[in-house]
This record gives sequence, C-alpha cells and structure tokens, in this order.
Amino acid sequence: MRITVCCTDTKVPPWLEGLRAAIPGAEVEEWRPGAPQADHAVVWAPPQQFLDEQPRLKGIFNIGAGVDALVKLRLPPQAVVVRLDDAGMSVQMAEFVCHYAIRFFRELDGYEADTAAGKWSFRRPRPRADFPVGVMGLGVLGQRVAQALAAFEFPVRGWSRGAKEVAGVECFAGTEQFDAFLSGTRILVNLLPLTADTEGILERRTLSRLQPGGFLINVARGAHLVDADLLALLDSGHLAGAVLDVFREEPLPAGHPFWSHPKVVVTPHTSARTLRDESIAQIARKIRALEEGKPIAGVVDRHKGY
Ligand code: NDP
Ligand code: OXD
Repeated sequence: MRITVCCTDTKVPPWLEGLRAAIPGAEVEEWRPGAPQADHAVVWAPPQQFLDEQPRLKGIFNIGAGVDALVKLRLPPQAVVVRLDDAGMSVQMAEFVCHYAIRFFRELDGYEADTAAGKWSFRRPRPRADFPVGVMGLGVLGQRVAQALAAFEFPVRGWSRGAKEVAGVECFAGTEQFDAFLSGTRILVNLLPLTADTEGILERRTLSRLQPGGFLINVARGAHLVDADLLALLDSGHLAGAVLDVFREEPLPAGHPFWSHPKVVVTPHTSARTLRDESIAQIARKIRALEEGKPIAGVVDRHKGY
C-alpha cells in the first residue's frame, strides 16, 4: 500500500515516521510533484495540483477536524474524505472554552488587575443563571464543550442543523430556532464547521440578539465572523468581550484592531491542537478498516461540506 503525505504548515518527517511505524509494510512518502499514484493521502490544506496528480486515491485523511480548506478543492470523486474525529481535541476544546467562560463569569480579569494594583477588594458574586452559554454546533467538539460547561452548572443551550438530544443541554435546531437560541444566550461559543451556510454567521444581526453584556468565544473559523460587526458591538457596549482563536487571515496581521482592543483576547489558533500520535493511530486504524471494507467514523459529507 502506498500512502502520500501532503501537509502545508506542518513538520512532515515525524508524520512519515509515525505512519510507517503504525502501518508496517506501507510505503509512506511526502508528496512531491510527479510522485507515483498512492492509495491513500494524509493531508492538510493541500494544493489543487496534488489532487489533480492523485486522481485514484481511495481515502483522503485530513489531519484536522475542519475540512473547509479541503472541500473547496476539486476532489477525486471516488475518494472517501475523512476528518479527525476528536483524536484528543475535544478535551482541549473543553478546557479552553470553560477557562474563558469562567474567567468572564467570575471577573477574573478584574481580580488580576486589582492584584497588580495591590488592591484587596471583592466583587459581588453574580448569579450563574444570568450567564447562559450557547454552543453553536453540537458535533464532536460542541457536545463535549457543552457537557463540560454543564458540569460547572451553567445553563447550557446548543444549536445544530438537525435536532439533537444532549444530556444537560437545551437543544435548538435549524434556522427557524436560531433566534430563540440566541436570545436566551449570553456567552456564545462557536463550534460550527465553515461552510457556505455558516460563513459570516457571526454578524451584526446575530450578535445583537445575544443578551446585553454578551461575550463571544470563536474557536471555529475566522470567516464565521464579520470583524467590523463585532468591533461595533463591543464599542457600543452590547458585548462585554470576545475571545478569538481563529481569524480570516492567520497569523492575525500586525495592526489589526483585535490585537489592541481592550475587550478582545487573541490566541493563535491553539484552542485544540492536532495531537500527532493520537491522530496517526486514528488514521492508521481507519486506513486498515477502509481497506477491509469496514465502516469508519468521521467521513465527510461532501454535499454538506463537513
Ligand atoms: P462536527 O462536524 O462533528 O460538528 C459540526 C456541528 O455543526 C454539527 O452539530 C452540525 O449539525 C453543526 N452544523 C453544521 N452546519 C450547520 C448549520 N448550517 N446550522 C446549524 N448547525 C450546523 O465538527 P467538530 O465538532 O469536530 O468541529 C467543529 C469545527 O471546529 C471544525 O469544523 C473546525 O472548523 C473547528 N475546529 C477548530 C479548532 C481550533 O483549534 N480552533 C480545532 C478543531 C476544530 P448536525 O449535527 O445537525 O450535522
Ligand atoms: C482543525 C483545526 O480543524 O485545528 O482541526 O483548526
């Protein structure tokens, strides 16, 4: 079996070594233009040329959960496109989101500022019921995040495309329930995939529907957000703050207003990192299953785009 690896912005040699160790007997090489046809590909944001030169791939394995950079390309029609299915990402995402939600709710930034000023002072405890959290996207990551927040006894609501039942989470589905979901939400967490339907979904109308003093945690994709609309709502006071882990352009360009805005925390697309060993083990398992004609999780629906 031949496996080709084509991952931009990635240190490729450890992936080659890991895949060779996990699939003994497979020929695993980094793709170069003109390389021979492979059976399976392991990719991250590959160029179109790669796909054009590998028309008979059986499986294309994305080393991330989001496939937006992949599905916009012309893909070999017969190839099964597979994304990472958790592989250690959901617990990281839960840590990250809970950290910032709790930080906001407990006013920990304020306490840090007080400490820095040598000030010993208490803030009045705020009722948790006044901080309902809404999670957009109830997939692998969204459900884990929603349940982690529920464990801290926040009122948690979730929104997905199809109707869902998630223990401890009030579930909403579809465009017809979007406004009801938003209007009962104060802390909004975005964990949607980036598709034609969701691009720009975090815009003025959506963010205005959050409860006053709202807070945004965007950990999905930068193109979900209309930057200027967020800035306007922060400046008007309708929103109290935002944590942004993903951006339309990454790295976030120097001079972008998010860098210096007092109500914005910028993190460098790091809320849930691809863990190499877990990911290689998952991909190796799935390649074997695919070869044996067995079903696998994480197959991308090309029509839906995620
Ligand atoms: P999943 O595919 O498991 O879940 C996606 C969820 O979004 C599903 O619940 C789906 O609904 C819902 N959804 C999709 N389209 C719509 C829509 N139009 N309206 C309402 N709901 C919709 O993805 P993951 O949870 O694994 O990952 C989510 C995203 O997180 C990734 O696509 C990626 O962009 C981002 N990500 C970011 C990382 C970071 O470090 N910042 C790391 C990893 C991922 P339904 O269940 O009904 O289909
Ligand atoms: C992913 C990411 O999609 O890291 O996995 O953003």
